[in-house]
Amino acid sequence: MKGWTGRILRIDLTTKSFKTESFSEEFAHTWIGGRGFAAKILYDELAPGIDPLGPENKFIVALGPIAGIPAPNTGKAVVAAKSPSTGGYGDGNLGTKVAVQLRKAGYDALIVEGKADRPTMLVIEDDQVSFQPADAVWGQGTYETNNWIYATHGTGVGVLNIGQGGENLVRYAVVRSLEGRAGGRTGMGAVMGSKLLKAVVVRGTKPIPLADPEGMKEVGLGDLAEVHRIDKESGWSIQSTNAVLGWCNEVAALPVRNFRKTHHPDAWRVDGERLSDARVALYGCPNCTMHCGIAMHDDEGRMAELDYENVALLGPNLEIFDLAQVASLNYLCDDYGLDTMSSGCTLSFYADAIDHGATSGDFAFGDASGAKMLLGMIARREGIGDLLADGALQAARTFGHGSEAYAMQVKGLEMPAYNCKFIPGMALALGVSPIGAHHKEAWIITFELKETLRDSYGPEKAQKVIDLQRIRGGLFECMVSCRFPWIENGWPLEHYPVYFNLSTGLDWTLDDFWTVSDRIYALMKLFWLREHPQTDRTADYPPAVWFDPANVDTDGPIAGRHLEYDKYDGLLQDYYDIRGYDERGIPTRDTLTRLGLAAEATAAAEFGLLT
Ligand code: PTT
Ligand code: SF4
Repeated sequence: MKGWTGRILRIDLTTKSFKTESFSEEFAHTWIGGRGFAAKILYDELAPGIDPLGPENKFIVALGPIAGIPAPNTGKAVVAAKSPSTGGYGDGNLGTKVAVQLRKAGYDALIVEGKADRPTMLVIEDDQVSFQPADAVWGQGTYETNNWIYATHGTGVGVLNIGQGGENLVRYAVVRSLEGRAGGRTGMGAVMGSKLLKAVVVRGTKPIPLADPEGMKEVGLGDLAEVHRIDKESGWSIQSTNAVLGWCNEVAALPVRNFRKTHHPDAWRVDGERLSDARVALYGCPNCTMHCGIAMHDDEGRMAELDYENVALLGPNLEIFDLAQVASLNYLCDDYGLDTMSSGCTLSFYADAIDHGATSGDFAFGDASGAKMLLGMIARREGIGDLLADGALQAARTFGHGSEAYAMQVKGLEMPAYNCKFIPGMALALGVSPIGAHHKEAWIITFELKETLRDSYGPEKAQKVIDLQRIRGGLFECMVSCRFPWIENGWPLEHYPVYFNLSTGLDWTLDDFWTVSDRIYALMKLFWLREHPQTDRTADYPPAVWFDPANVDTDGPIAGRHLEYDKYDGLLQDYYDIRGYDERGIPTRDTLTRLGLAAEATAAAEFGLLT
């Protein structure tokens, strides 16, 4: 088999043992890699109802047939497990040298099972695996841990590690890697922490098996140079993701004050231009020629890497408009290993709940030092931090008084920074995202606001959500590579089957990827349903506050407007109809059979999911 190493490394932390398993060509062609491999393995191997923070959960790092090879932006890895924040399938995608090193070590995926008896660092060097004590850095943040690993293993290794957030099982703890990246906002850091797995260190020295290494080198290196040229010409990396902040403010899509408002006159103070002016360094993932991680000094002189989601949710959403303070909150999230997005939404929910009398406390919007203190309390699970560590929905259930309506989350996962008070298609994209509220699946907002009528709930929006899910949540998450060359600099999608075919020797077209993508979405949905058998279509609804006439903007482009329940429900039905799901949002038996999931359909029927 070419393109895939054909090997998975399975680790048991309880017994400190490991084995290498091979997988078939059929498995590779059916699931491609990355999210496809992870979803299939977790669906098959996890018994329904297990505790995501118990030793039965499995932590997976999965790569794909173009991960790590010399082609545009292939230094990415998928981390996955049953999610502690949603209880469904969870994953994240992070830039890391592990993508390159694990493939060179001869593996397409790593499965970590069980639980260590003490803080452990897993070290993988080609065929050698060792379980090393990590007591020296247990209790330390991710920067110190990274540096300690560098000092002991050299700077060439790939590293995944967690901070205090993961150790203390914060349900939105992330996995961090060198180069300032973070991933797995569905709580993958907490899953590592629950296994006492402080870090994974990987070094590989073998060639990645490619069908046409010479062709790949020629095409891949040429395209890396071309992507670099296009990026320089477009200037996208100058402000990178934060370029979108000013636009979101303009079109009334910015989260301000726990999503209560959609724009703010001070938003310019934290926009892309200000970030670009403050820039002191630029971070990039491996194999990338359009580095987008803009780093600046925070108010204490520490270097923090900021992206749009981080800035919007830790800034305007908390009514903090001082970029150095926002950078500080971002730095703390990175060091504690907390997801910036869920942290921002959970803190804004807390301020809103106090504001509305649902609970008492001395935190308020605009209070940057209070936010810093609370992040530390969350990471250590101290005081109110213990409750906030379980996320906005859990906190709302505890506070009561109707506060669940303004806990900004879907399926338990907090929102990305798009205020969809009156953006029906993007609200649908977040509602039907299989891992909870995440923009990675279908970022329809620009299509919706630039190319269609904002008011429309027409089926073209449901179709566009599916088209984008196929590309973003399917193609890029399985291959595995960064989607930014395509989304930000217009790098044509047609390049990706070329890389895939040079890597594997196959002759696939984009249509082949759409089928695999639909299969994976159906499986992620089955995973969710198996864990939440009482679920109904309201699980695919965004927060109630977006439908609330009492919560409308009083000025700006969408003054007086809000989402409408019956129209949203119609759009949701269009989505189900196109996907071949029934009125409860369950893939029908015909759909599952068409996607090659007949066995899963039979099992789901036995489980009482299918009628
Ligand atoms: C992603 C989510 C995002 S999405 C951001 S900013 W973004 C936040 N970044 C965080 C951070 O930083 N520190 C921290 N402690 N928590 C953070 N949480 C948030 O995590 C990221 C880039 C970005 S920047 C995006 S959109 C794209 N995402 C991709 C994706 O999902 N798939 C893919 N094939 N390519 C992608 N390219 C882009 O990568 P999660 P990263 Mg992260 C500091 O993983 O869980 O999916 O959440 O991935 O390596 O950091 O790169 O405006
Ligand atoms: Fe990483 Fe940004 Fe490059 Fe994508 S564009 S690979 S996120 S540095």
